[in-house]
Amino acid sequence: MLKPNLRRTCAALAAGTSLALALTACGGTTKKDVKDDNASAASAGKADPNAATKKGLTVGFLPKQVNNPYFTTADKGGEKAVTELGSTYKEVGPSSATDTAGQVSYVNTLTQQRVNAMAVSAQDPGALCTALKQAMSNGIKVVTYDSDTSPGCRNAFVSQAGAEDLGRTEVQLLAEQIGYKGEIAILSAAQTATNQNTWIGYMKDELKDPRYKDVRLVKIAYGNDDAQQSFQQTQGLLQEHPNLKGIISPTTVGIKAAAQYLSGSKYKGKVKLTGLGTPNDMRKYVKNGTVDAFELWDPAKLGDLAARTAVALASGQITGKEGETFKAGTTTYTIGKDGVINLGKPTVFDTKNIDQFDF
Ligand code: RAM
Repeated sequence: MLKPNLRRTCAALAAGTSLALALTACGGTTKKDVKDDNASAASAGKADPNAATKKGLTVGFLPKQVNNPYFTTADKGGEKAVTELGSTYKEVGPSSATDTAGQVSYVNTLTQQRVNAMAVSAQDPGALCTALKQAMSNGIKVVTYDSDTSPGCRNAFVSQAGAEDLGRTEVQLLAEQIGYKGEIAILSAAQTATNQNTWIGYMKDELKDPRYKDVRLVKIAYGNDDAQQSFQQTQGLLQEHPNLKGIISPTTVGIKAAAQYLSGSKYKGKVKLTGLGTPNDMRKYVKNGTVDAFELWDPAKLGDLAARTAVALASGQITGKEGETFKAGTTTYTIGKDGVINLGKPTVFDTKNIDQFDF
C-alpha cells in the first residue's frame, strides 16, 4: 500500500501526465514485483468480518469482451448487486476477446479514474498482471471473475465452478454421447484464455482414464470467441477430420457457432456437440436434435458474487486470504487456496429442463 502523499502524487501523475510515466513512477512495473505472481496478493492487513459494508464506492467491471451475451448477463448481475449495496457500477471493455492490449489500457483507465474496486475477466493470464498490480498498489481492490490471472496479480478470483469438475464433466458428457468411441476435437476461445486452458488441461487428463481408450482427441481449434471464426473453425475441423464423432466447445460463443454450422449440415445429430453454452443460445439446437446436452452456471450469479466480493474487499471484511469468510446475499462463502471463491456447481441442460431457464 502506498503512503498517502505518494498516493496523491500517483493520482496527480496519472491524471496530469502520461500514464506510462505515472505507472513507472508509482511502482508495480519492476521485475521484482512480477516475480512472485504465484504468491497470493492478499494484503498484509487483517480482515474485519464485522466491518460495515461501505457505500458510495465505485466498482468497475472489465469483461473479456463487451458484446458477448454471456458477459452482458454476468455484468448485469454485477450491476444489480453493486447498486443494491449502495455503490456505483461501471463497465468498460474491449469488443474482441483477443484484444489484450485493449484490456490492459482499460485496467489503466479504471486505475486512473480511482475506482475503489474492479472485477476483471482476464483474456490472458500474464498480460494484465503489471497493470493490475499497479491498481492494487494504488489501494484498488482487484477481483478476477470467470477467467483468472496469477494469484499474485489480484486479491481474489471468483470461479464459476470447480475447473476440474467442468473439464472432466464435458469429456464425460461427450463420451457418453459417442458411445466411448471415435475421434473428438475441442473448439476453444482465445489461445491465451486462462479459463478455457485450465478446463482443457483437465479434459486431457480425464481422457487418460482407460474407459476412454477408444476416444482420440485429434485437434484443438481456436475460434477466439468470434462467431464467424468459430463457425469457420468448425467447418475446417470436419473437413480435416471426416471421421470426427464429437466436438467439445467450452465457450458460449464457440458452441453456438458450432451448433449453427452442424445444424445446417449433413453432420446434424451425427457429430455430437457439447460444452458450455447459454440455454437461450442453445434452445433451438437442443430442440432440433443438433445438441443432446451441454452445461453452464448462471452468469448473473457469477457477476453478483464478483460484485459482492469486490465490495467486501473494499470494505475490509476480507483480504483474499484462504479461510476468510464473508456473506454474499444469503450465502456465506469461504475463501479457498490462492484466494479462489467458488460459485457452485454447473447445471446440465437437455430437452427435459431447458425451458425452465431464461438466460
Ligand atoms: C465465453 C467466454 C467466457 C466463458 C464462457 C463459457 O463467453 O469465453 O470466458 O466463461 O464462454
